[in-house]
Amino acid sequence: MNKYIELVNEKLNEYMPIIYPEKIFKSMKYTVTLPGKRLRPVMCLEACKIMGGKIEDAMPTACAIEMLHAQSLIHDDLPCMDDDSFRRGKPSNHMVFGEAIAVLAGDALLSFAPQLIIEKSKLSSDIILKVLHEFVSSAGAYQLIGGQVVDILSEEGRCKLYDSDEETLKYIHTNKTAVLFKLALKTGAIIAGAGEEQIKEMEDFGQKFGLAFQIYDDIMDEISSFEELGKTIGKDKDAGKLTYVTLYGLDKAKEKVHELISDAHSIIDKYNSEIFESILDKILEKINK
Ligand code: GRG
Repeated sequence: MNKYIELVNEKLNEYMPIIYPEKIFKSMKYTVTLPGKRLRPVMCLEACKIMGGKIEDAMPTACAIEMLHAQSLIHDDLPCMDDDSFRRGKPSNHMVFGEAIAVLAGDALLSFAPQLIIEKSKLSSDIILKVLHEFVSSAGAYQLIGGQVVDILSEEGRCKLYDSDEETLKYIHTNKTAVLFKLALKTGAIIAGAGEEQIKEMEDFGQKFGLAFQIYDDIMDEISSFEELGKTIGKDKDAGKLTYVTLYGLDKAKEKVHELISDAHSIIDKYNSEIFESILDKILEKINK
């Protein structure tokens, strides 16, 4: 796992030279290269490997997905959204570069990432097209943006999209969080040349893991510290945000994570991936501390 993280960090650095106009490239690179967990790129590389592919073939896509993730973090932290001054243990992008540049850095990452996939991937045009299709459909209003919109509207019960809070919550978690894990896992499999059934398996794994991960993230917001998470904690409750924890309480939320992680295990265990197993174990370890 650490080897993959090192490789991803090296490549992110290499793929993002600082050129004129330096301010925007520095702002883009700032959040991308802050020390995140790199879960999405690692999962993309591992999906490619367990499906019989070479990890270097998946590297541009893995890094592009980390850039899309960083883009969503930059925009999520803006005063008009979650209004968070810290991210990954450091001042958020807009605190360093100002709001206008932070908005533009997010926008620029959104087009830089697919450009990277096209320019750096040594894959057939057919595979590149499939990967790009997954990428752009995940990033747009059908998924990532849609999830964020319902998340915002859910504050103080302003969302009337679904009858029950539970359904609304599942929509939010599926679209704002599980989406990037599914994207990473599916594209890793596509790059390895996996068949439809295996690609679907990766999607199902990403869905279970992504739902578990968002509830884990909400639990950590309640039980962890700024030092551990590198961002402001305890904001969900204050904002009246709809989360599994605010809806059902901590114990029920932990139970749900256990259930989803067990489902994820049952999909992935046959591949004997130490990396996937250690990611799943880590989530349980953190919430049980
Ligand atoms: C314009 C395409 C576009 C999207 C913007 C702002 C937004 C829409 C979406 C926000 C999505 C969001 C912030 C979801 C939260 C997901 C989550 C739990 C993030 C934390 O992930 P970690 O813990 O972070 O993996 P690190 O820093 O470790 O990478």
